[in-house]
Amino acid sequence: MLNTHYRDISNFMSQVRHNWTKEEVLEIYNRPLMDLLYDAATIHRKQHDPNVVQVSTLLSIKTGGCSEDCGYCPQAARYHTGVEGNDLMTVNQVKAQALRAKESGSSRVCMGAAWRNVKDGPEFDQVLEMVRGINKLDMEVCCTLGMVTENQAQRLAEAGLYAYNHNLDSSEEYYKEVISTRGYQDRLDTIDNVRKTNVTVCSGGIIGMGENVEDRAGMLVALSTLNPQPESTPINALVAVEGTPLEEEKPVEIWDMIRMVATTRIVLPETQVRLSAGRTQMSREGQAMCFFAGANSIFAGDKLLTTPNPDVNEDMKMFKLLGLNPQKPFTKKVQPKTVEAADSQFETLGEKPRWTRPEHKIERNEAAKAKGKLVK
Ligand code: SAM
Ligand code: DTB
Ligand code: SF4
Repeated sequence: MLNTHYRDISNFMSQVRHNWTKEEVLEIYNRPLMDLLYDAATIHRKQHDPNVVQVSTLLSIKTGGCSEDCGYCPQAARYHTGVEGNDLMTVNQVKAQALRAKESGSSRVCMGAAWRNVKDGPEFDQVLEMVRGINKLDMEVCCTLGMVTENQAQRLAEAGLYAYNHNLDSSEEYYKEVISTRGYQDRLDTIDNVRKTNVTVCSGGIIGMGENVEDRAGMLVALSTLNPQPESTPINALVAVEGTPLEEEKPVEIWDMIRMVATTRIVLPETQVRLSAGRTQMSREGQAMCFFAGANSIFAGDKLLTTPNPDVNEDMKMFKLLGLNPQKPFTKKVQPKTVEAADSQFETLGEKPRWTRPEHKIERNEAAKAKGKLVK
């Protein structure tokens, strides 16, 4: 008997929709794998060059000592993870590392800071100088600095920022099981603030935190309702770091990663789907299936922010083997112009933003507290 699902889906399924229901997304996620792959790859080919993958290098410009309680994160000061807190890097250090990344084939540098939110002042001014410096190297610049106000996002845009990464991380329901020091709405508000500028939005999440498939679908529904949808969506497999409340979570099965990437591709057809944390656990064959399913960007370099990532030479060998080419910078959007600090149209407002601190209880944190496992 012919499979009734086998049909030409390319015309009606590659339109951008903002009204996906959780049931529809679950139905996609749970399709027989061959049907799911076929559908995702068909949409992928319609919207993107399937042999081009965008390559970003992560740079942790301010590591560790973070005040938040994100249960997955080795940089939260309250967990014993052995990550040392460092001061903000200098502009020259960052430019030197960006140049190295460019020489190794990256078109984008993504600077991460272990901050709850951006605060106006000399450190933010230093980050703006880093953005200017990297944009002048003709590389795409991305930042992930925690929550930002509209004024701060405008100042980043003016400096020449290409993208801002701020993840939803999970469904709204499961988010509360993992983070208590900020709310889902704060995340949405930050994304909204970035959207008011000409900076592109990078937002995705993590699988393997103990969530169920409904939560994965819920996260994709939340991302799909953003209008416009994010230009880039990282799908991270949890890197379970010793000392965090999620240290005992089992590694994500490659089949879950492939299904999640494929479903993301169908729900967010125009988005660059980023195969993010967790690649050290994936075989080349597994990653190849993710690329076939619609992943079209990666983080390269032997370190993510604090945890290992495949060696860049190994990645380039994999690209060669698969016939993949790294994307050139500014193929999706023209290079932003950099305005020098002296010519800025935006004042430092010295804002005291009203980001929330929900402080609900997280079972895993309570258990760790009882065992004396949290830093006092
Ligand atoms: N402090 C900023 C913030 O929280 O927005 C920026 C840096 S934060 C490390 C960026 C993202 O990295 C998080 O939102 C999360 O999705 C991802 N991430 C952090 N730790 C991870 C881990 N152990 N495994 C997978 N992804 C992780
Ligand atoms: C994202 O979604 N993944 C990257 C990037 N955005 C900043 C970070 C992954 C961090 C993994 C844990 C670590 O290395 O500290
Ligand atoms: Fe801090 Fe960001 Fe880590 Fe949360 S994810 S603890 S905000 S560095």
